[in-house]
Order: sequence, then structure tokens, then C-alpha cells
Amino acid sequence: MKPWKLIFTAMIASAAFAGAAQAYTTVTINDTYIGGNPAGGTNSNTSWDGKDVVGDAAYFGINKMAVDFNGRALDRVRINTNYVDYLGKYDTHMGDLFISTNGYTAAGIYDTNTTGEQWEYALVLNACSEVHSKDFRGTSGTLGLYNVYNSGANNNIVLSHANGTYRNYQEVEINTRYGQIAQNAGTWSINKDTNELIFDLSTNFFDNFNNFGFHWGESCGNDVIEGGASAPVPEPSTFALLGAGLLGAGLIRRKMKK
Ligand SMILES: [Ca+2]
Ligand SMILES: [Ca+2]
Repeated sequence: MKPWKLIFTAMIASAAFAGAAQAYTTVTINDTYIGGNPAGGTNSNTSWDGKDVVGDAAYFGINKMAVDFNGRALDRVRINTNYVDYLGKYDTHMGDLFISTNGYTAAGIYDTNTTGEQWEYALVLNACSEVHSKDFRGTSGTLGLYNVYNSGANNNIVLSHANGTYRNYQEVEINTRYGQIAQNAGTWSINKDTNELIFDLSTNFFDNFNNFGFHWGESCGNDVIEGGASAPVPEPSTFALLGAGLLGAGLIRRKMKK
């Protein structure tokens, strides 16, 4: 093998290797979302109107959301919330993660399930009868993937609810009777050191969308977070460019030899 051919082969191998090692990117969404005003048992209580947290922020406050991309693939969503230390507080429970795959349009302060961004998919904390029960105290499980239907016979959005005061008209869970795409799309876990509820995907279902929106809250919706995140634009690796350059040089060399 001629020296230049040897170098060229090595470069192609390097390019293939560089292509496999993808960059990891995190998009942070801060909680600037408020949502609807309180309703429920004390419907006339307007003292929480316009507030980011209904009730005690030490229990229900959501600080931010981290969206992790592996290359262009959606890999994890991490919700940073005080609630991880108060699971089951006042008979509430963790909600499911709502996902938009055609971007995110912000709504005003009185956004409800029928206004603002509409969600195409949801990641459901599986073993619903347990996770969605006030008696559940687990800290990990599997994730189901569901279509979201916000109207019609298959409407599977469950709105915020609680025995006392809660934030009204927030989408918080999926009725798993309808819309299942996959029974196991990953795992969820609680990290009490970082105050995170982590949705960790194993499915490649979300690998090829460009613009996402996300929505999460407790079953009471006492705090809710929403926001958008775009998948990183892929850049050709240095080695791939070098390989392409050498391929060009090789072709010129062949031409000159003729
Ligand atoms: Ca959408
Ligand atoms: Ca909020």
C-alpha cells in the first residue's frame, strides 16, 4: 500500500471514530411559568392568584429543568424541585412529563390545558396505580411513552387535582387507558442529592426532532414548569473534514498520474 493510501485509510478510520463520539449538550429551562390560578376546596381563596407556587414553596417549588442531548438525540430531562424530599405531601404525587415535538409557544399567566402549547407525547411514570397513589414512596421505575389526546373520545389528559387548594386546569398526568406507544421507553429516578426527578430515555423515538417543549408539575399543579429546547445543530467533525480533504487530494493525485 502506498504511503498516502495508508494515511488516507487511517483518516477514514479516525473520522468514523470521531463520528461515534457525540457531544453532550444541556439546555436549561428556568421556571418562569405560572399557569392558572387556584381552585378546588377553597375556590374563593384568591391570595395565591398570580403566584408561582400555590402553598409552601419549600414543599412544591420547582427551580429549573435540564434537557440533555446526546448529539442530536434527546437523552434525559431532569426536573430540579424541592418536591423530591416531600413525595406524597398532602396526598399529592408526581406528575408525568408532557412533550411537544413541534416547538414551544409560551402562553400568558392564565395558561390552561386548552391554551398555549399543545403536547404531542408524554412520558408516564409506570406502575400508575402505585406511582399515582398517595401511598407510593418509591424512588425509581420505568417510563411509558404515550400519545397525548387533549379532546375527543380518547382524551387522556388528567388535570390537576387535590383535596385542598390547588392550581386549576393544569395537565399533570396521562390516563393510561389511551394512547400507549411503548410500555418501556426508559427509566425514571429520584436523586435527593441534586434535588432531581430524572426522566432517562432508552428509546430512540425522540432522536430526529428539532424543537421540543416540556411541561411538568405535581398532581396538584401547585408549581408547574414549561419551556422549549432545541436539539443542537450537528457540526462535521474535524477528522471527517480532514478525511474529505485527503479524499480530494487522492483524487487529484490519481488524475495527475493519468
Ligand atoms: Ca406541540
Ligand atoms: Ca412555575
